[in-house]
Amino acid sequence: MSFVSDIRLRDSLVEAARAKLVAGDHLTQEDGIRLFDAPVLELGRLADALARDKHGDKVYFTVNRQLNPTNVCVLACKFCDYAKKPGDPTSYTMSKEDVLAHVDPEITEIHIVGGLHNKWRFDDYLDVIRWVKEKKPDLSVKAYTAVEIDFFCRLTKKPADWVLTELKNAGLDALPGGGAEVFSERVRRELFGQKIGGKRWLEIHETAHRLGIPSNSTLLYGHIETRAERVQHMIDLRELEMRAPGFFAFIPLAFQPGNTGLVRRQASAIEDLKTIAISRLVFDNVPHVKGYWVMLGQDTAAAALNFGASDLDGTIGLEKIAHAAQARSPVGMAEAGMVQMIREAGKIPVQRDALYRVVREYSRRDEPALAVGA
Ligand code: V47
Ligand code: SF4
Repeated sequence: MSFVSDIRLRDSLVEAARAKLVAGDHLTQEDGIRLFDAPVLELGRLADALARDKHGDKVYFTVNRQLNPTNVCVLACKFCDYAKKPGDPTSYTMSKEDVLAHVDPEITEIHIVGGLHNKWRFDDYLDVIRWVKEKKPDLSVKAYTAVEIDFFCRLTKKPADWVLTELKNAGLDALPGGGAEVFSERVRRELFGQKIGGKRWLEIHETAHRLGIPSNSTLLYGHIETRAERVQHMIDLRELEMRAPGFFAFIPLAFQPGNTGLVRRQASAIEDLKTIAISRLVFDNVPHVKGYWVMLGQDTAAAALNFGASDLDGTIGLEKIAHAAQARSPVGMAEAGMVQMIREAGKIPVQRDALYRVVREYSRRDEPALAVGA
């Protein structure tokens, strides 16, 4: 018995997807593309049923900070408003004191990601991890995308397994999912021709998983990619998870147009919710789909919790990447706000660290304080 096997659906497309999942089959690229034309609420009901089969009513979040040690980057991806060229007056590189100022006492996860600095050596990137671990040894460190790992391989002329082992020895716990963009070679050539493509991104995450380093995965959508390319990206990730399990979450990142000139406006909330729900159904072996409130906006992220998302990321502190591209969400969110958002969706808030170890499970609603002596 499961929510997916019990749910009654009216739409034939969504029902066909349900029947496949109940039979233990995966959805194909064709199935995924077709689901974009299905009624969005039916799609949401099925994705929510699958999320409930995996996690009950629990929705995970973390009390974290994002640390972007430098915005200096030798690359120039067309969709990125964050990176600056060396010498640009708005570029910055943090000192040890700046880095340590991000390690607030209450956080349980730090997410470190930044540019490919023209002057930094691999040791400088290792130092950032060592400094934060020295200050707070119990902090879980999610750091450096596959793009940065590939850059470290080129700096040190060493293979990815050596680079990842050094990072792990310095205190790395997990890899974030950034830098995946869209695995399509067509999109890569148009938007980020100098950066690693899907094959290398998948290879680095496979190496990490085989070394016991878990990771996340992302998809940057809502620019020039097609729905077929979006769905194929989910399938490539699903196949990696079958070969070398280790993903915690899949995070569809809603493209923020900012000053990039690529598209006029962000994808609609309906397109966001369809993408979240289809991710849940197609990438069916990933534990969590994240509703990343920074890029979705808080209202759509709240709705995503009933469309298959079972994680909200974290409180973040001071987000820089999406806000460089003029994201309208707040730059950080209080823990109480996260708990309220999850409760309003009818779910149970669970605070976790970067390794999904439970820090605190909340009640479904605010509970009255127990009277002393009761
Ligand atoms: O790789 C850059 C994307 C990513 C824009 O692993 C943009 O838990 C939207 O990966 N609009 C970095 N996106 C962020 C990221 C992430 C975020 C939260 C949690 C996790 C995790 C990972 O941001 C980049 C790129 O794909 N990005 N510019 C933009 N204008
Ligand atoms: Fe550099 Fe990453 Fe921005 Fe590309 S997306 S320009 S690699 S910081």
